[in-house]
Amino acid sequence: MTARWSSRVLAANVATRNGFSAVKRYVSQEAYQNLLMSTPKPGVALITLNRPKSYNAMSSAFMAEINSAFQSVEKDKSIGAMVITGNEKAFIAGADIKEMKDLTFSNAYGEDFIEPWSLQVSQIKKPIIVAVNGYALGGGCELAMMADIIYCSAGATFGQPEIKLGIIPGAGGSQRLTKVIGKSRAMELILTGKNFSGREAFDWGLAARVFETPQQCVDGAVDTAALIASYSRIAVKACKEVVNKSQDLGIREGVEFERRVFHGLFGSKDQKIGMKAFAEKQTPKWEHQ
Ligand code: CO8
Repeated sequence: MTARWSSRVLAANVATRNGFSAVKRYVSQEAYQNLLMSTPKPGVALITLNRPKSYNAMSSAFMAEINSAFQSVEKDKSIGAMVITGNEKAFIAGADIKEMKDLTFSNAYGEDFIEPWSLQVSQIKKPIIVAVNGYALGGGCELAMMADIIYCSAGATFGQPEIKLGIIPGAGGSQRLTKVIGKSRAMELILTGKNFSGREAFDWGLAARVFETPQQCVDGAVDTAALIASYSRIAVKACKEVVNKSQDLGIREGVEFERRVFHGLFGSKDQKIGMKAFAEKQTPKWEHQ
């Protein structure tokens, strides 16, 4: 497994391997064991989780690959936004239980199990859209909630079933889910381990959009990523930063932070390009500076 990848066209038929067919794929030059990398539209990286036999359960090697892929996309100047998806059966069915079952307290605590992984994901600065089809359970639901935008199909299955294994959510599930859907609903789901559907995820405000089919979900996520990638990367980065700050700050400090970043953007080339283009009825040609 290597971290580097490029958008060179190697094959366009990868799509059928993971159950999706309409999105044209341009796969990476250097392959991961359990990930398919492609650039279906300019500026968009599509990371397809591809460990189908275990429903994309997250083993430590798989998590290392996901981190590595995120880091390469983050560094790739040609990419403005990324989409993460799985297959029709599973986005991710959670941490790999078979690998985790013999973990001891001293190993988990002493070696900070999960911590570096979940911290690294939340430090990615490019927008991440997840296209959730099938199961998004435990760590899978948590990874989806670490992303910036959740799209799902109506039949997707979300859940935090850790209680059934004698543990609790370990990568932010109890915090992020509660913030979005409210204490009573989150408490019910986490205490019972019951799943909820993609339709419910949308109705409760967890998902931004819900689609009838998995294919529509992936296509919708790629289209949105392409739109985001068509804007100034400087402005996109700042948008993500200020929205994320709202999760940590009160409204007064948050608005002050937003204003500072807003002021700062008048020092960017893209602000001049964007406003000049508007005034002259032209399309802006962003320089991402
Ligand atoms: N770990 C390991 N293997 C898994 C997992 C998993 N989480 N989920 C499914 N598999 C494997 C099954 O063992 C099976 O393998 P095999 O064919 O070798 O027996 C294969 O995938 C297919 O699974 P099933 O036969 O069970 O398929 P079903 O369609 O009957 O059921 C389910 C699918 C409902 C997804 C079921 O497999 C299931 O309940 N899986 C476990 C879900 C779960 O409990 N997830 C939470 C795990 S704990 C967790 O995530 C803690 C989070 C800590 C933070 C992690 C951050 C990364």
